[in-house]
Parts: sequence; structure tokens; C-alpha cells
Amino acid sequence: MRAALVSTLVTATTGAAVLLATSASAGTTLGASAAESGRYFGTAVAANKLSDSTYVGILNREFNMVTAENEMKIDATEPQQGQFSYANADRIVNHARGQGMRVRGHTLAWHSQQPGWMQNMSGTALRNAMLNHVTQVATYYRGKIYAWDVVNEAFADGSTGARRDSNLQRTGDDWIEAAFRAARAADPGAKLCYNDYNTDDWTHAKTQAVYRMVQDFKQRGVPIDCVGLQSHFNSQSPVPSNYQTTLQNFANLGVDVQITELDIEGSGTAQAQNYERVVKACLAVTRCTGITVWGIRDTDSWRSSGTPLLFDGSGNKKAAYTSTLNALNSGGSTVPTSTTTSTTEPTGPTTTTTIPGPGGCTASVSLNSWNGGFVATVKVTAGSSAINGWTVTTNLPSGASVTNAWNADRSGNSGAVQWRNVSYNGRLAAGTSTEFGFQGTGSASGLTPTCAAG
Ligand code: 9MR
Repeated sequence: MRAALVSTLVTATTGAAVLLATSASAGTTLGASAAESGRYFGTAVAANKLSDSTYVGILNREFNMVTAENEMKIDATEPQQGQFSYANADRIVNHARGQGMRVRGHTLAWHSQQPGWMQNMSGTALRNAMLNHVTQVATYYRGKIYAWDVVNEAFADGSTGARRDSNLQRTGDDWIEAAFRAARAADPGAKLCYNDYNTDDWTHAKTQAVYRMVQDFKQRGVPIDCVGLQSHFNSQSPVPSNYQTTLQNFANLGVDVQITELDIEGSGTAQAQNYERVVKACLAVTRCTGITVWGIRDTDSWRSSGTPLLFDGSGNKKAAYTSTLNALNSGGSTVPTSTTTSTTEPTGPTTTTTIPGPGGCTASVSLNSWNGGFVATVKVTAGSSAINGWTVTTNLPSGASVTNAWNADRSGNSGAVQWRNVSYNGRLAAGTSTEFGFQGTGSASGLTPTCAAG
């Protein structure tokens, strides 16, 4: 059930109009309640449980984001070098999309769950094999993934703040940024995340090390859009008192923050209160855009003996479910969403403008049409922060196709066409613009471009 929305048009300090939505009534499921503040609520899904009706009933009712628990890992998708296997991952992606849920991709490059052939590789051969894997898998799922965990768990635990030793790390420190660049090239529309555990406590050396890497990537223009905090908690690793500080500090680097694998061992009121703290911390941080729990029922968990999830083994809602739902319904910051306004002048060009949140970009199109063809000029404008690159998506109506383009790299020529900046027009200072254009056949009326920075 979607609550009615009360919309307020406000003017941000930059002068850009931002549409804020406020909830007028509480949601009754995790996904619907999270959506009221512009967030998602997701779960890890195992393909072999999609035939379990209790499991699927809860999945379809409560969640609006899905992560494949194991099916998109390297050993699953490339079991033999160069032979890709997507059947189980596709079952999850197709189920999610069929239910209108989005998908987080997990994971393209990781020291663990490598197929045997990759475990035995090193040096340039491994680097190339890793980049080929990233490219192939991200290309196969292009347009279907909301966010990719491009690199998972690349930092060591403990007090050193060093990279984790692995065959991938031994190919050179730049393996992480190389993976991100390959992922961006393969799927410019997906948000690209770095994902790790034990990065929840702001004072930990590992948290600081990941923070410095993300800061460095942003400064050098390495494409990164989000940081995933896995957030596996138990008595040895409790929810830290500075958890919200950690989320906020990452967000302040200009990336989204996502809680990607949440589970909290325990039971009863104590567990319920811990879930409430985590949810409220996310809601307090504007760029904390969603929460994923690592499984549905306690019996589905990788740590089932710790009963760390929101539903018991029979699928009943636990106290932790209720506290999570109540926390989602308690208000909090609203994630700035891109909103679209459109004006049509019957005799002149059509102009459509997308208004971004801070740090994003807008795209507007001016269309000159004739019977059977058109020229579109697209203006890309940075939001309230400078951007290092942009990707614009234009959904062409059926029958329309692109014949010629300038000032942008293109993928596709019909349907959802994606446009990526070229070398000379990716960097835009706050509020400044650049233009690219294309010519096509058919009709492009009603074109509403969207823009993603990064
Ligand atoms: O939940 C996953 C479990 O089924 C697998 O056996 C395990 C193998 O590595 O991976 C689990 O998921 C992990 C995730 O991919 C990365 N972060 C830690 C998760 C829990 O181990």
C-alpha cells in the first residue's frame, strides 16, 4: 500500500528546485514504509528457495530490493574460464523484476568464492581475467541492476588499515579502481559500490582505510557511487555507538551509503532495539538510500543458530520486524529523488527537465522534430556539487532509432539508449552545463532524459 504523498516545492541554496515528499500515513510492509522516505528495503535471496511458498510469500509482500545470496558470485557465473553461467542468477533477477523489485548485484570481484581456475591464476593473466569477468557479467545484466558490489571485502581486519592479501591484491594496488572503471564502461546506468564488513565503527582502522580509498577515488575521478556496509552484528561485533557517524561521514564524501547484508544475532527486545537503532541511523542520513537484510527467516540465515533475522523459521514476524517497521514509519530524512517536470508547447520544441538531488546532474532535451525524424539537443547540468562524469539515459519510443550523435559516447540506438560523457565534457563545476546531441528516425516525442553523475 502506498500512502498519499504531500509534495512541497522548495528552493535549495543553489537555486535548484527540489521536490520533497512527506508521508501522510504509515506503510504496512518493510518495502512500502522504506519507500515513503525514498528508500528501499531488500533481502538476500537464494534461487533454490524460490519454490518455497512461505518464503516467496514473504519476499513478495515485504521487500522491494533483492540481492542474490550466492548466484552472482564469480564461481557461480564463470565456473570455467570464458564459460558463463547465469541460469540461477537469472531466476532471481527475473523473479524480482516480475514483482517490480530492483536488484543489487553481488559481487563482481572478490578474493573469496573464486572458481578453481581463477584461484590458480596470478599476475597479468589474473588481472585480465578479472577485468573480463567484470565486463562480461556487468554487460550481461546491463540495465537490470540498480547497484553492483563491484569489489567486495578488499581490506584486512585488525589495526593495520592495509589491503587484504589475495591473488587479486597481488596484481597491484590499482586492481580495485580498474574493476570500477570496467564496471562503469559495461553498465553506465548501475550504481557502483565498494562493499565490506567491519566498517561500521568509525574509529576502526579498516573503516578509516576504506574511507581514505573512497575519498581518493572521488578526488581522482575513479567512478564510485556508493559504499556498502554489510553490517553483520553479534555480541562480538555489536552495533557501534558511532554507526550513524560512520554512515554520515561516508555520505559526506559524495557517495550513497547502503546497508547491504544486515543481520543482528539475538532475540526479543534486545534484538528489536538493535534493529531499531540501525534503521534510525540510516533514516537520519539523507544519502543512506536503503537497507538489505541477509535473508528472510532465521532458518535461511548463514548464521541460523544466532536467529539474526526478522522472521522466525515458520515465517512469523518477530519483535525485530515490528521495531524495524515502526522505525521505518517514524519519519526521518527523505532521500532526494530525481523528479521530472515536463512542458509541451504544441507548435514549438518540447523541453523536459529532470531535477536532481544535490551532487547529481540534470538533463533536459530540446527536440526539433519533423515527419519521420528528429534532432535532439541534450543539456547536462551539474547539481549543487561538481561532477567528474555523467551518464544520461533516453528512453526512445518504439520505432525511433538514433542514426548519428555528437559530443557523447553511446550504447544502444533504440529503446533505453545510454549516453556517456567523452573525455572533454565530463567534468562540470556545480551548476554548469554542457550539451550533446543526436539525430534519429521516427518520433522522439515525450523524451524524458535522466542523468546520473559519476
Ligand atoms: O550467505 C552466504 C553463504 O550462503 C555462503 O556460503 C557464503 C560463502 O562465502 O557467503 C555468504 O554471504 C556472504 C556475502 O557474500 C559477503 N559478506 C559475508 C556474507 C556472509 O558470509
